[in-house]
Amino acid sequence: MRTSPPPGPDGLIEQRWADYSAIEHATWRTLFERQTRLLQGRACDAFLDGLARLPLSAEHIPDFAQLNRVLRPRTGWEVVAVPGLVSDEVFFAHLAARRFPAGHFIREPHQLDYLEAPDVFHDVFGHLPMLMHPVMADFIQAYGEGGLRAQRLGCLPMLARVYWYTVEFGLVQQADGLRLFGAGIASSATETVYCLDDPAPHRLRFELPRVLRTRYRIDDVQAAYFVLNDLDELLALAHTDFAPFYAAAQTQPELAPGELLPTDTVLHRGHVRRNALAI
Ligand code: HBI
Ligand code: FE
Repeated sequence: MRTSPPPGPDGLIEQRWADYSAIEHATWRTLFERQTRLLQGRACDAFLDGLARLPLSAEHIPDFAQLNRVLRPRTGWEVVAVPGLVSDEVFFAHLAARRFPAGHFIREPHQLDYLEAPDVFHDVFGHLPMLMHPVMADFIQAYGEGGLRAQRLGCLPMLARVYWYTVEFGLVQQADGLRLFGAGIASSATETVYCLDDPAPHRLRFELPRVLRTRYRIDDVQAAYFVLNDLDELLALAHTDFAPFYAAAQTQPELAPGELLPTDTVLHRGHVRRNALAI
């Protein structure tokens, strides 16, 4: 992994684009070529449109300064470099100010599909295309503001589920079929195919009270995906006061990742995978 001077109190460092090695750029190329191919017909139109407009190519890891010349005038967002995970407080403060913290390092060639901390491919290729969309731009800012509030209410784990099942692993119904928009999916070859094509996971209509109670897996593909009717549902969520929803959810039991409820709108009923039985 790259070494860099310690971050300041805002958690930020310089990207130091000139320091990336040929091997690191080659890792980007492998991931970029694989994902741009897989996302055709699988990512939603907004994702593909954002991807096409950003100065991203297979040639090299992108320079954040160049990305910001396109991103900033479009939605008011900018991408800033961090060494890895930052504290919740720091993360939310940046999002509330329309700054997206992106890992500046890239995964090692032997861990192309799974990594513990978000790297530049997940953060830039996965997240920035949707941050070119005005609705996602407002939603993630609202998440940053809501995160600071949820912390005070002791409800952060519930709010984090909304982010997880939308921004990271969300699906959306498009006129021509089900599509993905979540960054966690869009940056993973396995999950790009799995979330839409595999019969194992449930695909359920997104409902806020339900999602607030649903735990998630951080070390495997998801047992259930939640589907928005359209991206404008995120706009409504950005303007929703979550406090009464937190209060209601706290009176009900949490749900295991693959659990189904009689009240769910089931678009596809999955089945429990054998190797997931122990969870
Ligand atoms: N830091 N760099 C980075 N990226 C994240 O996605 C991130 C983080 N810190 C905290 C965090 N996510 C989550 O715990 C919150 O969304 C709840
Ligand atoms: Fe992410």
